[in-house]
Amino acid sequence: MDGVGGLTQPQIKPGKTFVYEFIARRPGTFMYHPHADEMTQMAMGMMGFWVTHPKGKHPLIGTVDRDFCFLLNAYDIDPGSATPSVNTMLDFNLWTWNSRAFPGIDSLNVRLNDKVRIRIGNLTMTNHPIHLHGVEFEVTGTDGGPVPKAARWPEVTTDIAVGQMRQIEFLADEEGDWAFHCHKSHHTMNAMGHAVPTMIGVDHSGLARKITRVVPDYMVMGERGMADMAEMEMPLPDNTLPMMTGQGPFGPIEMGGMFTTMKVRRGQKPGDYSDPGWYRQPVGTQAHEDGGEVDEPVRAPQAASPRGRPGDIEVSVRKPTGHSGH
Ligand SMILES: [Cu+2]
Repeated sequence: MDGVGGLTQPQIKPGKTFVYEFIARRPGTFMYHPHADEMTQMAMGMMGFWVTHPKGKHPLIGTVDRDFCFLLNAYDIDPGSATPSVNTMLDFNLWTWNSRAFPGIDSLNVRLNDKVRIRIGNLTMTNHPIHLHGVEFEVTGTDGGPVPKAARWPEVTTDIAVGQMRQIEFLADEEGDWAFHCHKSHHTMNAMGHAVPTMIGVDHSGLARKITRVVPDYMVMGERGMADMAEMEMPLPDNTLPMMTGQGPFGPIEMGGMFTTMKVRRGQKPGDYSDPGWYRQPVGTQAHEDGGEVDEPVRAPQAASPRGRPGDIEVSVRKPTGHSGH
């Protein structure tokens, strides 16, 4: 009962129901999706997660205080439209966890010194290096089952290839609001076009003046990077998301897509998954603006060169010797 249309069973026609019966033999974390017109059905979000828990004590599956599940999926939905483009192969514009994009993804709320497990499955069309701030974790399980204890090593980022699941575990022994996200910077953004020129440092004020004579609403974008996009309240078509959004205690978080936070709190009650609010950093534990003069950086001493002053870098260019393949 493997579900591959044409191979192990006939295709399931629209309106029909098929029955699958099997014994959940192995404890672990699994994913399921159609094996019929996959490209279309998966682009539309047809997929799910499956967890089989061990019946009793298992030598490689420890008990944890918190257990979180994320299924990574991605969509290509043009702003203002409602149907995902099913022909997109790689250039998706909405990167989601459980079909939700930040700030629509809940924070992971845990108690200080909780043992935490997070299961992350990837059914998108690219890999996702998933990164957690504040703690070090171990990969304790894959799609193939629990990892033997001697084969686990410390990580802060684990790459999850297409079709893979990684189960990570750690002790939440540092209080705070810790970022948890995909490390591909375009995956922590919502809908945007990528085929645009870089405008950083370009002074186009003269050009903008000319354009606004024809297009009064014309807006200069990207002169100083994309962070302005997080602060700007721009009218958007229905059924889309701003590129980066979400407010933190100190201003816009400038994130979207595959991003959320883990909130570790001393006072969080066992079993309580509710949001404790923003962390209040104790005095002396927060980065702050330096009010004074910035010291000159210390530089390595350099020998004086005959043609330059001390500190100049000398570059020597060697003539090609006639050999190829350096
Ligand atoms: Cu990613």
